[in-house]
Amino acid sequence: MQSSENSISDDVDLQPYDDGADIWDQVAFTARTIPNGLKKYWKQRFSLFSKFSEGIWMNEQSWYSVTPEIIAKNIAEHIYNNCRPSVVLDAFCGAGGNTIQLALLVDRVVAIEKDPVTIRCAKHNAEIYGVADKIDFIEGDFFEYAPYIEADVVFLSPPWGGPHYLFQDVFDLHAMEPYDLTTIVSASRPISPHIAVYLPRNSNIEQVREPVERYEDQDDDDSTVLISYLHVRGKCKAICAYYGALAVPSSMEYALLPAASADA
Ligand code: MGP
Repeated sequence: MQSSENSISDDVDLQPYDDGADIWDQVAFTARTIPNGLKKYWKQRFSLFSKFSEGIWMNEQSWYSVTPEIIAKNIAEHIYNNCRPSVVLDAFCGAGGNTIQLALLVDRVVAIEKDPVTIRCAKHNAEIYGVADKIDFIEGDFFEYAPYIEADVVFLSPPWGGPHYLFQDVFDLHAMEPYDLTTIVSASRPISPHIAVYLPRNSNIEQVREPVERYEDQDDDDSTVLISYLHVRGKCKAICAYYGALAVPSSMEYALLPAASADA
């Protein structure tokens, strides 16, 4: 685990400059090199990262799973406005879309990602947004590190089992691969009851409350869940389930891009 900035001598270079030369072909696509299956995401590149043209890195998996920036900003604001956290854990940080927006608002973000190429993308992208020094990046498995992490809020954007999630009319959260909703929320609760989970827009809403219904010792208020439908240009892209003190409706339920977007 990387230590926070004050606990290690300035002489130790924890994050040497990474020019990514060995992974450029995996993370630095152009209109010509983007694989056919990712072309629809290429058109959305400035929705994913407004600073895309400054050299954002995304590997193939990140292209289809990163949170569009306007949505990541909306979620970060919801978390900040309701909990005023100092430290947020982003348990599956991917290429850094949510981590960056959280780091723009809170003191510290702990960002975990087990894929070595993906976490290099996240670190690089955080540099572009000027927030890398507010983030502790951990390359590893959330479930392994969870017992060692303290945070005020946990944000989870888990794998949904790939882009095929839309093949189901109603997405079964029990069958989410490789981790079902209850498993990830249960692993997060010892860290904080204030949890946000980014989920498919066709999720089975009945199942979203199940992870907190399991705790019989809690007040009724603790089992409240807020579902936020997240839109880009009028189209629902995903939902966010908020638990604990995050389950408070705000006036920012909907994220809308301005009509004149830079996407091409
Ligand atoms: P999408 O599948 O590209 O839907 O994902 P879209 O763009 O509405 O497709 P269309 O064919 O209906 O036009 C929408 C958003 O879901 C993406 O931008 C990601 O933020 C998120 N997303 C998609 N997947 C497959 C994942 C995933 O596996 N994990 C997470 N956390 N987010 C995902």
